[in-house]
Amino acid sequence: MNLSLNPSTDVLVVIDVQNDFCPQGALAVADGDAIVPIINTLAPRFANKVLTQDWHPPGHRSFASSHPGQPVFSQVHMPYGQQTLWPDHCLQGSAGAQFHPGLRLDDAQLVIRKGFRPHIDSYSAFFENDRQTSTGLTGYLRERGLKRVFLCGLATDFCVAYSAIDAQRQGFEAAVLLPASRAIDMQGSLALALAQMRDQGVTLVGDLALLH
Ligand code: VGL
Ligand code: ZN
Repeated sequence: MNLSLNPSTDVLVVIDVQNDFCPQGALAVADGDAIVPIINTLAPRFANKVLTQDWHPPGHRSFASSHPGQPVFSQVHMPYGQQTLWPDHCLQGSAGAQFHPGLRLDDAQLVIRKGFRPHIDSYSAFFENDRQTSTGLTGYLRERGLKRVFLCGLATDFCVAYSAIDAQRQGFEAAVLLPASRAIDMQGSLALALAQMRDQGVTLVGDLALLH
């Protein structure tokens, strides 16, 4: 991908930079808050900005607490496929679900909330984990004439990767800004996600100075 920015057709999509994914949070990503100043520096270069917010009801099926006897981070079979069981996190309206207070993105135009259906998890900003239930983001981006999606946030190997792969599948050009993202990285999940993104044609940007 040519990395010269086009303000009219590029959009920055900031994934799940919420307190629960930052140190001290319920599902803390190592160094998760380190991306906040990086995103704040990056954001003014984009005219179009969208945020996502993981937004679960109590008792969500992706929570280990909803599966008695199943440990946190184990896998279960759900009607739509394998599901990792997480600690309770990003409860609707909770402090943990709020965006990191240092994030300077008041000018973002859209917040997509995801994971609000009790029986299905949603990593991607575009589709829930059944790969069919839409969040509406494709329609929004198309109607606004946005063509290239630059993604960053938490976590690189789950919500950022799923979103980037779906963006590419939906006909957008997707690039992941790695220095502005951090991974959970359990059992090789980061290496796998990077390989899958490459296979799907996602551009992996390792140096933000390449954007101009
Ligand atoms: C995420 C696990 C569960 C993420 C959200 O934002 O990557 N991961 N819910
Ligand atoms: Zn979640």
